[in-house]
Amino acid sequence: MSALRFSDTISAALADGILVVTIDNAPVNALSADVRAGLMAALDHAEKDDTVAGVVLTGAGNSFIGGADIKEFGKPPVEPHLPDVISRIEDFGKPVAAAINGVALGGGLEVALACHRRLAAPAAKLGLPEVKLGIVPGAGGTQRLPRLTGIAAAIDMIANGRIVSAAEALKLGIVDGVTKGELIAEAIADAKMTNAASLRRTGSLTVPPEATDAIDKAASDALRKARGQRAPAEAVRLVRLTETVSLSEGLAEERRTFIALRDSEEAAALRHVFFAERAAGKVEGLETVAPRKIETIGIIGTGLMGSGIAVSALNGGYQVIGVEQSTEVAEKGRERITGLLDKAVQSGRLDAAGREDRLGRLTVTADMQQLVQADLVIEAVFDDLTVKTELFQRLDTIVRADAILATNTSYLDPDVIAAATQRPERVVGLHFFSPANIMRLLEVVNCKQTAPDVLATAIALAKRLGKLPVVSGVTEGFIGNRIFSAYRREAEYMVEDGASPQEIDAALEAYGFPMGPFAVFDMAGLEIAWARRKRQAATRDPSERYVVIADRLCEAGRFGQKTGRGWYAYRDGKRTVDPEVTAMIEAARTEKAIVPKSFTPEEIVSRLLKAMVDEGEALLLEGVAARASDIDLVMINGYGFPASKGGPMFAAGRR
Ligand code: 3H9
Repeated sequence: MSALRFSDTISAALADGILVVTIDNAPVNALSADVRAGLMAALDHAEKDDTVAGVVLTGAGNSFIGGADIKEFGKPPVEPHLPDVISRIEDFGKPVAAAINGVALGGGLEVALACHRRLAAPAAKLGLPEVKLGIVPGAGGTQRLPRLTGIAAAIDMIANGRIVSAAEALKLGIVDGVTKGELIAEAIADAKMTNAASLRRTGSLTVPPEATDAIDKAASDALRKARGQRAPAEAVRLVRLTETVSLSEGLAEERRTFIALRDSEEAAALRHVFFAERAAGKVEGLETVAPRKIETIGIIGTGLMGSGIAVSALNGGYQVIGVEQSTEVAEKGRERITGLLDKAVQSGRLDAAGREDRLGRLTVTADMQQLVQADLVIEAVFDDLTVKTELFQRLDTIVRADAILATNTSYLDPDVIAAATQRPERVVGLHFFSPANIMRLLEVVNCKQTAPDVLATAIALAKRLGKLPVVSGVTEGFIGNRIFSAYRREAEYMVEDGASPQEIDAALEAYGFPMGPFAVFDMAGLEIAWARRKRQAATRDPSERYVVIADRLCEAGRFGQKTGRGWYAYRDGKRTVDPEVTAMIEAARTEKAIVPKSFTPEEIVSRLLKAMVDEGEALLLEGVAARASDIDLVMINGYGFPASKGGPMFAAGRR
């Protein structure tokens, strides 16, 4: 029988009495209005046609369904609504089987949950990640998933937005089978044997008393991680409703909650972040430039930063050659890298076989000549211009002519480092954040002479490392540290003007930062910024406002948490206000004859936000950042700006 077409994105063919309906809406088969309408039309056809005994739903390409179409959020809703399509599937008189060929996320999994059978390919991934967009599942996920998995597992998946493999989905009872064979043929066979009516679960759930602890624990874990965001808390509440209410009552409450959250500021901000992340890796002019092939990565320096980069590269599947100054230090480096892998095993992020595989791809040596095998070398040595330029000169004579050299400098000028080589077009900045094996952000620094294919290679590398690449031009501190410096400056001005460090920290923490600026300075240590200020002292504009308090703290040996004293005093890991610091602040105000003012939390947040945005605007004007949304991503992923506020540039635009 020839193919039937129900809309631009929905086609079907009859096979062995079963209508196999395929969703083809590239790139991820999102549930756009055309998909929803096409599915309804296909079901109409299947209902009326007596030769159709059942339906199989599947997706074209690598996805089953990537979820509701996020691009439609914020626009007037178009019928048929997804919950109606899903109810139609669940109540359908003939069996409907889902052949889950790839990702089934959000509304995509909700479609599958309403089917009467679910069969998955081994590579399929399933989840309800809506909380990451500031919403809860809105088409039955919070009600139908717990009816398959139990309440604790459903809370864990939905309130954390955790995505599971096909194998775990089978264990949890989300799918009926995982097939290594012919997915569609097996789903057809399944559909033929299924009695749709017998599979509906419409009543409330009976929870055995022994499950209560696990449910309470899943809920409290999720709420702790959510740090005040609304969607995870609502997800927990909705899943727990299944204990007391029927499916239809639960669905109605879920829908009300979904709509309220969808229209919230938090959801708008997180949608912005979603699209910002997809835009960040795209650079004008690189659309047709192919990245170069990288298989072996050299890393100079295996200290804190270098060992984290090495683990990240091993996780990305690369061969890694770590280089140190002596055999003893190389051995220490190897131990450090092994230690990080062991930690990953202990926390369950890595299994023993994965650890062995990574160690099998690792060499740590004192012999720099081994870098002749490297396609890319990343230096992670002490941030000093002479050290780095000399190293690059030497590397230039060792590595192959086509190899790329990358510097991990945070503050130095990579153009100067590149100029020390005969290959400035093959030099790029890769500014990792510490710990480099954990932090997602990677500032890719496009130097003056970096060739397009080298930039494209750095972006592709970042993605393979599982990182979020944001391209920055050359400027002191690149995007992140430039904005952070402005933030630091303004926070110190405010202290001089009358706010206390603890008031500022409390205001920023209430806004959603995990830590306020002064707590962060103390955690990072005050001495590096002090050394930089001393270096810059000779060239500083004397008319520019300068706050001496941080210098005085350092002069008194208060370098932050590691010395037990900084902006705060630390006792048993807890920060407390130190009268000595309060006295230093008051003295600094008196010297400048500043009459201290009081600040509300809102004023504190506004002033710091404005400082970040002004610096951000300057970066855009200078062409250092390509888009405002790139700045937002850097501040969210590198500096703790709350994602639920969308980043400083987005947040300022909503005020
Ligand atoms: C939901 O379902 C609500 C329901 O509960 C209730 C409704 C009533 N919509 O990430 P990639 C685009 S909420 C529109 O680079 P990958 C993306 O923008 C939704 N567009 O690919 C990009 O476009 P472009 C719950 C979408 O292979 C392109 O696809 N679902 C959507 O690395 C490729 O994306 C989610 O939260 C979408 N839903 O990863 C899943 N998804 O090329 C969100 C993607 O123009 N999506 N696009 O830049 C993902 O997690 C990943 O995209 C996915 C593919 C794993 C699917």
